[in-house]
Amino acid sequence: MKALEGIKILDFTHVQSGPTCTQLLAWFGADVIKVERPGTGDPTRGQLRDIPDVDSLYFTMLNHNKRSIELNTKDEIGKAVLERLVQTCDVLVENFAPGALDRMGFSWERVQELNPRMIMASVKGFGPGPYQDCKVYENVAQCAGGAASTTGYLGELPTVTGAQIGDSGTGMNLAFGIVTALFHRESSGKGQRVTAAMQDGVLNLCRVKLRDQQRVEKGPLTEYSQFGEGIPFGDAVPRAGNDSGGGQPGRILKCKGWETDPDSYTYFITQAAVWKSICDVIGKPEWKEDENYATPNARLPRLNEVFEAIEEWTMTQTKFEVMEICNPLDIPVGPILSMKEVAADQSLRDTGTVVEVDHPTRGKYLSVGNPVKLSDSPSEVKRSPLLGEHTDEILSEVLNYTEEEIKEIHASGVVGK
Ligand code: CAO
Repeated sequence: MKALEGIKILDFTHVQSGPTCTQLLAWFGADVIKVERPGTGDPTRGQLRDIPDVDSLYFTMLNHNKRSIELNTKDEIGKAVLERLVQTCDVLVENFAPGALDRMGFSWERVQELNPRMIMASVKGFGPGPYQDCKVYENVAQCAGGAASTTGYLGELPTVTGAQIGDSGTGMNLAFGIVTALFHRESSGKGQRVTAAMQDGVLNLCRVKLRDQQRVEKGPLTEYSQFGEGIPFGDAVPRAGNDSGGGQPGRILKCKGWETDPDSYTYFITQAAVWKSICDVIGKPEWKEDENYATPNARLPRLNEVFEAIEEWTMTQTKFEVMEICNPLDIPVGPILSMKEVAADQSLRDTGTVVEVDHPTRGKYLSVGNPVKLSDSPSEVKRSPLLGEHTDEILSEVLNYTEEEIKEIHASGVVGK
Protein backbone atom coordinates (compact mmCIF):
# COMPACT_ATOMS: atom_id res chain seq x y z
CA MET A 1 0.00 0.00 0.00
CA LYS A 2 1.24 3.49 -0.84
CA ALA A 3 2.02 5.66 2.21
CA LEU A 4 -0.69 8.28 1.52
CA GLU A 5 -3.28 6.00 -0.09
CA GLY A 6 -6.80 7.05 0.90
CA ILE A 7 -5.91 10.74 1.28
CA LYS A 8 -7.79 12.98 -1.14
CA ILE A 9 -6.22 16.28 -2.16
CA LEU A 10 -8.17 19.12 -3.74
CA ASP A 11 -5.33 20.54 -5.82
CA PHE A 12 -6.03 24.17 -6.62
CA THR A 13 -2.39 24.91 -7.53
CA HIS A 14 -0.71 26.31 -10.62
CA VAL A 15 2.73 27.17 -12.01
CA GLN A 16 5.51 25.58 -9.91
CA SER A 17 5.46 25.99 -6.13
CA GLY A 18 2.01 24.49 -5.42
CA PRO A 19 2.24 21.75 -8.07
CA THR A 20 5.60 20.61 -6.63
CA CYS A 21 3.88 20.04 -3.29
CA THR A 22 0.88 18.13 -4.63
CA GLN A 23 3.08 16.07 -6.97
CA LEU A 24 5.11 14.88 -3.97
CA LEU A 25 1.89 13.86 -2.18
CA ALA A 26 0.67 12.12 -5.36
CA TRP A 27 3.95 10.22 -5.70
CA PHE A 28 3.35 8.89 -2.19
CA GLY A 29 -0.09 7.66 -3.22
CA ALA A 30 -2.53 10.49 -2.39
CA ASP A 31 -5.43 10.93 -4.83
CA VAL A 32 -4.68 14.42 -6.18
CA ILE A 33 -7.57 16.08 -7.99
CA LYS A 34 -6.35 19.09 -9.94
CA VAL A 35 -9.08 21.70 -10.43
CA GLU A 36 -8.39 23.70 -13.58
CA ARG A 37 -9.97 26.61 -15.38
CA PRO A 38 -12.03 25.31 -18.34
CA GLY A 39 -10.37 25.56 -21.73
CA THR A 40 -6.95 26.75 -20.54
CA GLY A 41 -6.12 25.00 -17.27
CA ASP A 42 -2.86 25.60 -15.46
CA PRO A 43 -1.16 28.36 -17.48
CA THR A 44 2.06 26.31 -17.65
CA ARG A 45 0.35 23.82 -19.97
CA GLY A 46 0.94 26.37 -22.71
CA GLN A 47 4.23 27.93 -21.56
CA LEU A 48 7.70 27.19 -23.04
CA ARG A 49 6.22 24.63 -25.40
CA ASP A 50 8.67 22.49 -27.40
CA ILE A 51 5.90 20.79 -29.44
CA PRO A 52 2.93 22.80 -30.81
CA ASP A 53 -0.45 22.19 -29.10
CA VAL A 54 1.00 19.64 -26.67
CA ASP A 55 1.22 20.09 -22.89
CA SER A 56 4.63 21.64 -22.19
CA LEU A 57 7.42 19.87 -20.33
CA TYR A 58 7.02 22.64 -17.74
CA PHE A 59 3.54 21.28 -16.97
CA THR A 60 4.10 17.57 -17.50
CA MET A 61 7.13 17.50 -15.16
CA LEU A 62 5.18 19.11 -12.30
CA ASN A 63 1.88 17.27 -12.46
CA HIS A 64 2.56 13.55 -12.49
CA ASN A 65 0.15 11.08 -10.87
CA LYS A 66 -2.73 13.62 -10.70
CA ARG A 67 -6.28 13.65 -12.05
CA SER A 68 -7.65 16.75 -13.80
CA ILE A 69 -11.14 18.23 -13.60
CA GLU A 70 -12.11 21.36 -15.51
CA LEU A 71 -14.27 23.64 -13.36
CA ASN A 72 -15.19 27.32 -13.47
CA THR A 73 -15.17 28.05 -9.76
CA LYS A 74 -16.48 31.58 -10.19
CA ASP A 75 -19.82 30.35 -11.53
CA GLU A 76 -22.54 29.41 -9.01
CA ILE A 77 -22.87 25.82 -10.28
CA GLY A 78 -19.08 25.50 -10.34
CA LYS A 79 -18.97 26.77 -6.75
CA ALA A 80 -21.47 24.10 -5.71
CA VAL A 81 -19.24 21.41 -7.24
CA LEU A 82 -16.21 22.93 -5.49
CA GLU A 83 -18.14 22.88 -2.19
CA ARG A 84 -18.76 19.18 -2.63
CA LEU A 85 -15.05 18.68 -3.33
CA VAL A 86 -14.20 20.56 -0.12
CA GLN A 87 -16.60 18.33 1.80
CA THR A 88 -15.09 15.18 0.27
CA CYS A 89 -11.35 15.87 0.34
CA ASP A 90 -8.89 15.82 3.24
CA VAL A 91 -6.64 18.67 2.07
CA LEU A 92 -7.06 21.77 -0.08
CA VAL A 93 -3.80 23.10 -1.53
CA GLU A 94 -3.58 26.44 -3.32
CA ASN A 95 -1.06 29.04 -4.41
CA PHE A 96 -3.22 31.80 -5.85
CA ALA A 97 -2.27 35.43 -5.49
CA PRO A 98 -3.16 36.73 -2.00
CA GLY A 99 -6.92 37.17 -1.57
CA ALA A 100 -8.00 35.21 -4.69
CA LEU A 101 -9.60 32.34 -2.75
CA ASP A 102 -11.43 34.76 -0.43
CA ARG A 103 -12.77 36.61 -3.48
CA MET A 104 -14.00 33.27 -4.85
CA GLY A 105 -15.91 32.72 -1.57
CA PHE A 106 -13.68 30.03 -0.08
CA SER A 107 -12.06 31.70 2.92
CA TRP A 108 -10.56 29.54 5.67
CA GLU A 109 -13.65 30.24 7.81
CA ARG A 110 -15.97 29.04 5.03
CA VAL A 111 -13.84 25.95 4.35
CA GLN A 112 -13.95 25.04 8.05
CA GLU A 113 -17.73 25.39 8.04
CA LEU A 114 -17.95 23.05 5.07
CA ASN A 115 -15.49 20.50 6.45
CA PRO A 116 -13.96 20.87 9.94
CA ARG A 117 -11.48 18.04 9.20
CA MET A 118 -10.08 19.81 6.16
CA ILE A 119 -6.47 20.93 6.10
CA MET A 120 -6.06 24.07 4.01
CA ALA A 121 -2.55 24.70 2.75
CA SER A 122 -1.23 27.73 0.90
CA VAL A 123 1.97 29.00 -0.64
CA LYS A 124 2.31 32.77 -0.73
CA GLY A 125 5.28 34.94 -1.65
CA PHE A 126 5.54 36.62 1.74
CA GLY A 127 4.20 35.97 5.22
CA PRO A 128 2.15 38.55 7.16
CA GLY A 129 3.79 41.98 6.99
CA PRO A 130 4.35 44.85 4.58
CA TYR A 131 4.60 42.63 1.47
CA GLN A 132 1.82 40.15 2.23
CA ASP A 133 -0.32 41.25 -0.73
CA CYS A 134 2.42 40.95 -3.36
CA LYS A 135 2.49 38.45 -6.21
CA VAL A 136 5.76 36.55 -6.23
CA TYR A 137 7.69 34.38 -8.67
CA GLU A 138 10.83 32.31 -8.07
CA ASN A 139 13.48 34.96 -8.61
CA VAL A 140 11.66 37.54 -6.51
CA ALA A 141 11.74 35.05 -3.63
CA GLN A 142 15.44 34.34 -4.17
CA CYS A 143 16.13 38.09 -3.99
CA ALA A 144 13.90 38.74 -0.96
CA GLY A 145 15.12 35.66 0.91
CA GLY A 146 18.79 36.67 0.95
CA ALA A 147 20.02 34.19 -1.68
CA ALA A 148 20.76 36.66 -4.48
CA SER A 149 22.75 39.14 -2.37
CA THR A 150 25.02 36.33 -1.19
CA THR A 151 25.40 34.57 -4.57
CA GLY A 152 27.84 35.61 -7.31
CA TYR A 153 31.25 37.24 -7.23
CA LEU A 154 32.49 40.10 -5.11
CA GLY A 155 32.04 43.42 -6.93
CA GLU A 156 29.67 41.87 -9.47
CA LEU A 157 25.86 41.67 -9.77
CA PRO A 158 23.74 39.78 -7.23
CA THR A 159 22.93 36.43 -8.89
CA VAL A 160 20.02 33.99 -8.84
CA THR A 161 20.59 30.24 -8.85
CA GLY A 162 19.13 27.73 -11.30
CA ALA A 163 17.89 25.58 -8.42
CA GLN A 164 14.26 26.56 -7.84
CA ILE A 165 14.64 27.08 -4.14
CA GLY A 166 11.74 29.55 -3.94
CA ASP A 167 9.21 27.46 -5.85
CA SER A 168 10.11 23.79 -5.50
CA GLY A 169 11.76 24.46 -2.14
CA THR A 170 8.60 26.02 -0.73
CA GLY A 171 6.45 23.30 -2.27
CA MET A 172 8.44 20.76 -0.28
CA ASN A 173 7.98 22.79 2.91
CA LEU A 174 4.24 22.89 2.30
CA ALA A 175 4.09 19.12 1.74
CA PHE A 176 5.89 18.62 5.04
CA GLY A 177 3.38 20.92 6.76
CA ILE A 178 0.44 19.03 5.25
CA VAL A 179 1.70 15.62 6.31
CA THR A 180 2.36 16.99 9.82
CA ALA A 181 -1.18 18.40 9.98
CA LEU A 182 -2.60 15.06 8.78
CA PHE A 183 -0.68 13.34 11.58
CA HIS A 184 -2.02 15.86 14.10
CA ARG A 185 -5.58 15.35 12.83
CA GLU A 186 -5.33 11.71 13.91
CA SER A 187 -5.50 12.86 17.55
CA SER A 188 -7.30 16.23 17.30
CA GLY A 189 -9.93 15.17 14.76
CA LYS A 190 -9.63 18.66 13.27
CA GLY A 191 -8.01 20.18 10.23
CA GLN A 192 -5.81 23.25 10.41
CA ARG A 193 -4.35 26.02 8.27
CA VAL A 194 -0.88 25.40 6.82
CA THR A 195 1.01 28.27 5.21
CA ALA A 196 4.48 28.45 3.69
CA ALA A 197 5.94 31.72 2.42
CA MET A 198 8.52 31.62 -0.37
CA GLN A 199 10.69 34.29 1.27
CA ASP A 200 10.77 32.20 4.46
CA GLY A 201 11.66 29.05 2.54
CA VAL A 202 14.58 30.72 0.75
CA LEU A 203 15.87 32.30 3.96
CA ASN A 204 15.67 28.93 5.70
CA LEU A 205 17.95 27.50 3.01
CA CYS A 206 20.30 30.50 3.46
CA ARG A 207 20.83 29.97 7.18
CA VAL A 208 24.63 29.77 6.79
CA LYS A 209 24.51 33.32 5.43
CA LEU A 210 22.47 34.52 8.43
CA ARG A 211 25.17 32.82 10.52
CA ASP A 212 27.84 34.75 8.59
CA GLN A 213 25.94 38.04 9.03
CA GLN A 214 26.37 37.70 12.78
CA ARG A 215 30.01 36.68 12.39
CA VAL A 216 30.91 39.54 10.01
CA GLU A 217 29.66 42.03 12.60
CA LYS A 218 32.44 40.74 14.90
CA GLY A 219 35.28 40.41 12.39
CA PRO A 220 36.36 39.18 8.94
CA LEU A 221 35.03 35.91 7.49
CA THR A 222 38.37 34.14 7.36
CA GLU A 223 37.29 31.27 5.11
CA TYR A 224 36.16 33.66 2.32
CA SER A 225 38.71 34.24 -0.52
CA GLN A 226 38.44 37.94 0.08
CA PHE A 227 40.14 37.51 3.48
CA GLY A 228 43.27 36.01 1.91
CA GLU A 229 43.21 38.70 -0.76
CA GLY A 230 43.29 41.43 1.89
CA ILE A 231 39.99 43.00 0.80
CA PRO A 232 38.19 44.50 3.80
CA PHE A 233 34.69 43.30 4.75
CA GLY A 234 31.67 45.62 4.91
CA ASP A 235 28.79 45.34 7.35
CA ALA A 236 26.74 42.80 5.35
CA VAL A 237 27.61 39.29 4.13
CA PRO A 238 29.42 39.67 0.77
CA ARG A 239 29.11 37.48 -2.30
CA ALA A 240 31.47 34.57 -1.88
CA GLY A 241 31.93 33.26 -5.44
CA ASN A 242 32.39 29.52 -5.20
CA ASP A 243 33.93 29.51 -1.75
CA SER A 244 32.58 26.74 0.43
CA GLY A 245 29.72 27.72 2.71
CA GLY A 246 31.02 25.45 5.47
CA GLY A 247 34.06 25.34 7.72
CA GLN A 248 36.16 23.37 5.21
CA PRO A 249 37.48 25.64 2.42
CA GLY A 250 36.52 24.56 -1.10
CA ARG A 251 36.63 25.97 -4.64
CA ILE A 252 35.72 25.09 -8.21
CA LEU A 253 38.89 24.19 -10.11
CA LYS A 254 39.68 23.59 -13.78
CA CYS A 255 40.16 20.04 -15.02
CA LYS A 256 41.68 18.62 -18.18
CA GLY A 257 39.73 19.88 -21.20
CA TRP A 258 38.40 23.07 -19.57
CA GLU A 259 39.53 25.15 -22.56
CA THR A 260 36.80 23.62 -24.75
CA ASP A 261 34.32 22.02 -22.32
CA PRO A 262 32.43 24.59 -20.22
CA ASP A 263 31.72 21.97 -17.54
CA SER A 264 35.19 20.48 -17.19
CA TYR A 265 35.60 21.50 -13.56
CA THR A 266 35.64 19.87 -10.16
CA TYR A 267 34.62 21.08 -6.72
CA PHE A 268 37.55 20.43 -4.40
CA ILE A 269 37.32 20.60 -0.61
CA THR A 270 40.50 20.89 1.47
CA GLN A 271 39.03 18.99 4.38
CA ALA A 272 41.43 19.30 7.32
CA ALA A 273 41.31 15.59 8.17
CA VAL A 274 42.78 14.60 4.79
CA TRP A 275 45.23 17.47 4.30
CA LYS A 276 48.24 15.15 4.21
CA SER A 277 46.69 13.03 1.46
CA ILE A 278 45.94 16.19 -0.53
CA CYS A 279 49.61 17.25 -0.23
CA ASP A 280 50.75 13.87 -1.57
CA VAL A 281 48.25 13.86 -4.46
CA ILE A 282 49.16 17.35 -5.68
CA GLY A 283 52.91 16.77 -5.31
CA LYS A 284 53.49 19.09 -2.34
CA PRO A 285 54.56 16.64 0.39
CA GLU A 286 56.64 19.41 2.02
CA TRP A 287 53.40 21.25 2.98
CA LYS A 288 52.48 18.42 5.37
CA GLU A 289 54.85 19.63 8.08
CA ASP A 290 55.45 23.25 6.99
CA GLU A 291 53.94 25.47 9.72
CA ASN A 292 52.61 27.87 7.05
CA TYR A 293 50.42 25.15 5.56
CA ALA A 294 50.08 22.29 8.06
CA THR A 295 47.04 23.61 9.99
CA PRO A 296 43.69 24.97 8.78
CA ASN A 297 44.29 28.34 10.47
CA ALA A 298 47.76 28.69 8.91
CA ARG A 299 46.28 28.01 5.48
CA LEU A 300 43.42 30.54 5.71
CA PRO A 301 45.43 33.61 4.54
CA ARG A 302 47.05 31.46 1.80
CA LEU A 303 43.97 29.83 0.28
CA ASN A 304 44.57 31.36 -3.16
CA GLU A 305 48.08 29.89 -3.25
CA VAL A 306 46.83 26.53 -1.94
CA PHE A 307 44.05 26.25 -4.50
CA GLU A 308 46.34 27.38 -7.35
CA ALA A 309 48.63 24.47 -6.49
CA ILE A 310 45.70 22.04 -6.35
CA GLU A 311 44.41 23.35 -9.67
CA GLU A 312 47.79 22.77 -11.32
CA TRP A 313 47.20 19.12 -10.49
CA THR A 314 43.45 18.96 -11.33
CA MET A 315 44.20 20.44 -14.76
CA THR A 316 46.19 17.30 -15.55
CA GLN A 317 43.15 15.02 -14.89
CA THR A 318 39.56 14.87 -16.14
CA LYS A 319 36.85 15.68 -13.57
CA PHE A 320 36.03 11.96 -13.35
CA GLU A 321 39.70 11.00 -12.88
CA VAL A 322 39.93 13.54 -10.04
CA MET A 323 36.97 11.74 -8.44
CA GLU A 324 38.54 8.29 -8.97
CA ILE A 325 41.86 9.34 -7.45
CA CYS A 326 40.49 11.36 -4.53
CA ASN A 327 37.59 9.18 -3.41
CA PRO A 328 39.72 6.25 -2.15
CA LEU A 329 41.69 8.79 -0.11
CA ASP A 330 38.47 10.26 1.37
CA ILE A 331 39.16 13.66 -0.18
CA PRO A 332 35.73 15.24 -0.84
CA VAL A 333 35.50 16.29 -4.50
CA GLY A 334 32.64 16.45 -7.01
CA PRO A 335 32.55 16.76 -10.78
CA ILE A 336 30.57 19.67 -12.24
CA LEU A 337 27.96 17.64 -14.12
CA SER A 338 26.18 19.17 -17.10
CA MET A 339 22.42 18.58 -17.47
CA LYS A 340 23.31 16.37 -20.44
CA GLU A 341 25.45 14.20 -18.16
CA VAL A 342 22.83 14.11 -15.40
CA ALA A 343 20.13 13.09 -17.92
CA ALA A 344 22.27 10.18 -19.13
CA ASP A 345 23.44 9.00 -15.69
CA GLN A 346 22.45 5.34 -15.35
CA SER A 347 22.60 5.30 -11.53
CA LEU A 348 20.04 8.13 -11.34
CA ARG A 349 17.78 6.15 -13.68
CA ASP A 350 18.23 3.01 -11.57
CA THR A 351 17.07 4.76 -8.40
CA GLY A 352 14.12 6.47 -10.09
CA THR A 353 15.54 9.94 -9.46
CA VAL A 354 15.42 10.47 -13.23
CA VAL A 355 12.55 8.67 -14.98
CA GLU A 356 11.33 8.22 -18.53
CA VAL A 357 7.59 8.78 -18.84
CA ASP A 358 5.28 8.10 -21.80
CA HIS A 359 2.59 10.64 -22.68
CA PRO A 360 -0.26 10.19 -25.16
CA THR A 361 0.35 13.38 -27.12
CA ARG A 362 4.04 14.15 -26.53
CA GLY A 363 5.53 10.63 -26.43
CA LYS A 364 8.47 9.77 -24.21
CA TYR A 365 10.17 12.41 -22.08
CA LEU A 366 12.47 12.60 -19.08
CA SER A 367 11.44 13.88 -15.70
CA VAL A 368 12.69 14.00 -12.16
CA GLY A 369 11.22 11.29 -9.96
CA ASN A 370 10.65 11.29 -6.22
CA PRO A 371 13.86 12.37 -4.43
CA VAL A 372 12.63 10.74 -1.20
CA LYS A 373 12.63 6.95 -1.05
CA LEU A 374 10.44 4.87 1.32
CA SER A 375 11.40 1.19 1.70
CA ASP A 376 7.81 -0.13 1.81
CA SER A 377 6.08 2.47 -0.34
CA PRO A 378 8.00 2.94 -3.58
CA SER A 379 6.86 5.76 -5.88
CA GLU A 380 5.69 4.99 -9.36
CA VAL A 381 5.78 8.03 -11.64
CA LYS A 382 2.71 8.23 -13.89
CA ARG A 383 2.16 10.78 -16.66
CA SER A 384 0.40 14.09 -16.07
CA PRO A 385 -3.31 14.30 -16.94
CA LEU A 386 -4.68 15.94 -20.06
CA LEU A 387 -6.88 18.96 -19.33
CA GLY A 388 -10.20 17.72 -17.96
CA GLU A 389 -9.27 14.09 -18.60
CA HIS A 390 -11.00 12.95 -15.40
CA THR A 391 -13.87 15.44 -15.15
CA ASP A 392 -16.66 12.89 -15.49
CA GLU A 393 -15.07 10.19 -13.35
CA ILE A 394 -14.48 12.71 -10.54
CA LEU A 395 -18.08 14.00 -10.75
CA SER A 396 -19.49 10.49 -10.58
CA GLU A 397 -17.02 8.36 -8.58
CA VAL A 398 -15.64 10.94 -6.14
CA LEU A 399 -18.60 13.34 -5.81
CA ASN A 400 -21.43 10.85 -6.42
CA TYR A 401 -23.37 13.03 -8.88
CA THR A 402 -26.01 11.08 -10.83
CA GLU A 403 -25.86 10.76 -14.60
CA GLU A 404 -28.69 13.28 -14.87
CA GLU A 405 -26.89 15.79 -12.65
CA ILE A 406 -23.67 15.38 -14.60
CA LYS A 407 -25.57 16.18 -17.80
CA GLU A 408 -26.89 19.35 -16.17
CA ILE A 409 -23.43 20.35 -14.99
CA HIS A 410 -22.11 19.92 -18.52
CA ALA A 411 -25.03 21.88 -19.98
CA SER A 412 -24.24 24.81 -17.65
CA GLY A 413 -20.77 25.11 -19.26
CA VAL A 414 -18.83 25.13 -15.95
CA VAL A 415 -16.76 22.06 -16.85
CA GLY A 416 -15.81 23.21 -20.34
CA LYS A 417 -16.85 21.61 -23.59
N1 CAO B 1 -12.14 29.02 -12.29
C1 CAO B 1 -12.32 30.35 -12.24
N2 CAO B 1 -11.37 31.22 -11.88
C2 CAO B 1 -10.18 30.72 -11.54
C3 CAO B 1 -9.92 29.34 -11.55
C4 CAO B 1 -10.96 28.48 -11.95
N3 CAO B 1 -10.79 27.15 -11.99
N4 CAO B 1 -8.63 29.16 -11.17
C5 CAO B 1 -8.12 30.37 -10.93
N5 CAO B 1 -9.03 31.33 -11.13
C6 CAO B 1 -8.89 32.78 -10.97
C7 CAO B 1 -8.54 33.20 -9.57
O1 CAO B 1 -9.65 33.16 -8.74
C8 CAO B 1 -7.99 34.61 -9.81
O2 CAO B 1 -9.08 35.49 -9.96
P1 CAO B 1 -9.16 36.97 -9.28
O3 CAO B 1 -7.83 37.60 -9.48
O4 CAO B 1 -10.26 37.61 -10.02
O5 CAO B 1 -9.46 36.78 -7.84
C9 CAO B 1 -7.36 34.48 -11.20
O6 CAO B 1 -7.78 33.23 -11.72
C10 CAO B 1 -5.85 34.55 -11.27
O7 CAO B 1 -5.22 33.90 -10.20
P2 CAO B 1 -3.79 34.40 -9.70
O8 CAO B 1 -3.88 35.87 -9.31
O9 CAO B 1 -3.28 33.50 -8.65
O10 CAO B 1 -2.90 34.22 -11.02
P3 CAO B 1 -1.84 35.24 -11.69
O11 CAO B 1 -1.45 34.56 -12.95
O12 CAO B 1 -2.35 36.61 -11.81
O13 CAO B 1 -0.61 35.24 -10.67
C11 CAO B 1 1.16 34.24 -9.34
C12 CAO B 1 0.30 34.17 -10.63
C13 CAO B 1 2.00 32.99 -9.30
C14 CAO B 1 2.05 35.48 -9.40
C15 CAO B 1 0.23 34.31 -8.11
O14 CAO B 1 -0.69 33.26 -8.17
C16 CAO B 1 0.97 34.27 -6.78
O15 CAO B 1 1.60 35.24 -6.35
N6 CAO B 1 0.87 33.13 -6.07
C17 CAO B 1 1.43 32.95 -4.75
C18 CAO B 1 2.92 32.78 -4.80
C19 CAO B 1 3.34 31.65 -5.69
O16 CAO B 1 2.93 30.52 -5.55
N7 CAO B 1 4.25 31.96 -6.60
C20 CAO B 1 4.96 30.94 -7.32
C21 CAO B 1 4.48 30.72 -8.65
S1 CAO B 1 5.66 29.71 -9.49
O17 CAO B 1 6.89 30.75 -9.90
